[in-house]
Amino acid sequence: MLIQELLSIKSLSGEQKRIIEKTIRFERLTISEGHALYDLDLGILGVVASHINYHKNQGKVYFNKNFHIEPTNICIYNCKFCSYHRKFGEEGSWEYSIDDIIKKVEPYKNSDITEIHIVGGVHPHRDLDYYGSMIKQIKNILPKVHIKAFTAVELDHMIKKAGLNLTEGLIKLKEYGLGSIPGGGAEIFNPEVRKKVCHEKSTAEQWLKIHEAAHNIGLPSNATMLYGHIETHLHRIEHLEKLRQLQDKTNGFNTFIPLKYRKQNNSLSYIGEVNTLEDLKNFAISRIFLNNFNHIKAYWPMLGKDVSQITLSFGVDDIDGTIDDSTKIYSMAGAEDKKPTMKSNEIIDLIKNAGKIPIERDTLYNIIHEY
Ligand code: V47
Ligand code: SF4
Repeated sequence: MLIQELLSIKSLSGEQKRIIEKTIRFERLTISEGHALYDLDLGILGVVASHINYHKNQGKVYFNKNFHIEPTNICIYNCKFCSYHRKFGEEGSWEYSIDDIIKKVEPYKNSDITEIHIVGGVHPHRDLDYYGSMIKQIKNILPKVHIKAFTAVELDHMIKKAGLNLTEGLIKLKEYGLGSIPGGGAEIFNPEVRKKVCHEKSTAEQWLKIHEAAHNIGLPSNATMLYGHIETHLHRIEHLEKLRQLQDKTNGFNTFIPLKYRKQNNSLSYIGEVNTLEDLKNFAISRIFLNNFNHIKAYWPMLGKDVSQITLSFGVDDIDGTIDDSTKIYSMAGAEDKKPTMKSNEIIDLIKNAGKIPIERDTLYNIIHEY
């Protein structure tokens, strides 16, 4: 369907047509216009999000060659949606030493991996120098690899513990070899919802401050939103608005990643999960609303390969990386793929079969190879 033809759909109200016209002209939507997008038909949202995505990315879909390290799942917090955290000595807990981590990294010495993604629980006894030294020793083995590590919540804790201000702490980690910051810990910014699902961890303001401080010293980052639990559509749009405002200020975000709440083995299980239609709507609306973000990522280990492929027709231009069976956060929360790994060829086929152009990228979206 040509995007202009949308305006002749009879069931649309005048207000809905006006909002669609704004998106056709790539104009920024207000919070109430963004909220109104949730009342639109999924097919219409797909056409509008694809129009914007094509303008930004010309049919390219990005992936990278990466793996994760989750140094520990021992955590001082108890977020209600988290299936992953454990206390000391509890069954299912782990804490890898730096030597354990080096053993995990060494097999990648002659590989073409470009990124290691490191996140874990907020461990009570580990500190900034411990994690800095971990990064440094990984870089000794893989000097060219980009280290994207530590959610703002982990950073908040380790920087406070070191008695440094945010900028000092982040500079120190950058000197150890930190390349960028992943998007986790954002959850949902609304204070009432945050109080109900993760009252102990860093506030929304602190998450935003940490990302701003990182951008200001040349550390780019990603942004996320945990959706599909007790938040409303308006809470989601308000969350996106806060990200859009910070991006206006710093232009330091690489990509936005909506994270679907998965229900197994956590204290929110009783609310269930949203369906795929809601996932696709949410991806499309994120693409439409975040007009100053270049990239929207569908994280395939969380969504599954099939749904991730469909999101490519709903505004998504990135599906993360090869992973190599190195993350447990989502399999422990009920994601279907218990050993998430995709060979590059499988990712390339998945993208090509969706009618898009596969691009291997590095963490900062420099093109490594176009297929
Ligand atoms: O902050 C925890 C989420 C996040 C559940 O930057 C859950 O490239 C769904 O940050 N259901 C950590 N989500 C993961 C993360 C991430 C993932 C992929 C890519 C990037 C990136 C960052 O995982 C947490 C939380 O929002 N999470 N439990 C759950 N049950
Ligand atoms: Fe800890 Fe992160 Fe789980 Fe919250 S989401 S309990 S901070 S590991």
